Amino acid sequence: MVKKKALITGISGQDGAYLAKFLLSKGYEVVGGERQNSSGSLWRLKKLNIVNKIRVVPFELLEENNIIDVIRSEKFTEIYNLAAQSFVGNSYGSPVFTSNVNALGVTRILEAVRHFSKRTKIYQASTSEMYGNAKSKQQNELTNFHPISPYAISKLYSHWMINLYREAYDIFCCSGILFNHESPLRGKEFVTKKIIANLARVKVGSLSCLELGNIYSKRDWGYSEDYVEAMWLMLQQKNPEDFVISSGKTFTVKEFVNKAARFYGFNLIWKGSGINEKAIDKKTKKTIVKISKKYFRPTEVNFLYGNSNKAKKILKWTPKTDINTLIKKMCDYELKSIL
Ligand code: NAP
Ligand code: F7E
Repeated sequence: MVKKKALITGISGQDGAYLAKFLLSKGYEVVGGERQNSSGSLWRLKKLNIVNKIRVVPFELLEENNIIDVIRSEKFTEIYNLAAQSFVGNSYGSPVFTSNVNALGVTRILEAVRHFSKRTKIYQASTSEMYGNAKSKQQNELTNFHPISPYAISKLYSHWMINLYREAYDIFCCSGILFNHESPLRGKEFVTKKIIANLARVKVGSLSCLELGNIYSKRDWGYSEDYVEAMWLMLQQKNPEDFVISSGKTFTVKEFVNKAARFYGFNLIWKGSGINEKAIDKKTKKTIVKISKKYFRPTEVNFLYGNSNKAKKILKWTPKTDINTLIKKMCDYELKSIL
């Protein structure tokens, strides 16, 4: 049998690393797209011991000649487009850049596939952020989108372009509407990693306290390694369709802090409100968490809670890792790396 060949764009990111590991375990030839001025290096692939099993090619979403060259010459079986300016907070300061990468970048890939490699299947990394502050209690594939950040708007553009190329040109392309997913390899700017990394530093005495923004937003947090399997399953179906992938549980940022703090042996008592709210450790009476205005966003998605029944039914996919196991994995990793 001919070996399947996949391109993973955003190979240096969290999902890129876990997906590469997963596809290698399925016998794929994995090619990783890395932008040339990449900030990240391939440390995640090194952590997973797979850096030598992947062929890395230059891949820049802003540069269509580069995209055409790679897609035309390689004729991939599957492309997983995971590359993006993925931090919602930064998208307010760089809306043009975010749109160029996340929105037009996808059009560049679609056009390259349409003209030079029409049988290549494409997975696009869509996001629960596209729902914004949805009116429904839970969000699924039928929930209306109402994006409220430059990031979410850029992702909704690419979501609709994927739909268009599927209908107009019969390209096998689909989007996974993934809710937040985390791991020990999560970028340090995202709130779960920030909480877990900083509480570990407070624990060993190298940081006095953790500063956060809005601790009342709710997120449906899952585990990245579970979610990359769903991406692959979507491309193994007979017909391309979009799927919501979520844990089906939702927690506030504050609840996440409490859970992580308990793991490190803190017992937090919360006092005050608004910007003056803080958490004190019952035993040492030290302030462990403070609120800072600088981490609030101009607009906030208050509540995300996904319904993945369609994925359960058609893909036979269910999340395997609950939030407590996820937090334990992240805390164990963090303690090991700072001690
Ligand atoms: P991530 O860790 O931030 O990785 C993003 C990747 O994109 C990095 O490899 C980054 O490279 C690359 N990239 C950024 N700009 C690029 C450009 N102009 N050209 C080529 N590559 C570029 O993100 P993630 O958490 O793995 O998420 C993967 C995808 O899923 C993203 O598209 C994200 O928006 C989407 N998503 C994530 C979640 C989640 O909760 N994790 C949920 C829904 C959707 P550098 O290392 O050089 O920066
Ligand atoms: O924020 C609040 C913040 O930056 C989560 C990306 O992967 O998931 C991610 O986007 C919540 C927000 O993730 C801080 O205001 C409070 O309500 O970890 P986050 P996100 O914005 O949900 C979606 C699905 C994606 O698609 C994105 O690519 O936490 N929050 N205090 C904070 N957030 C951060 N980052 N830092 C704080 O200090």
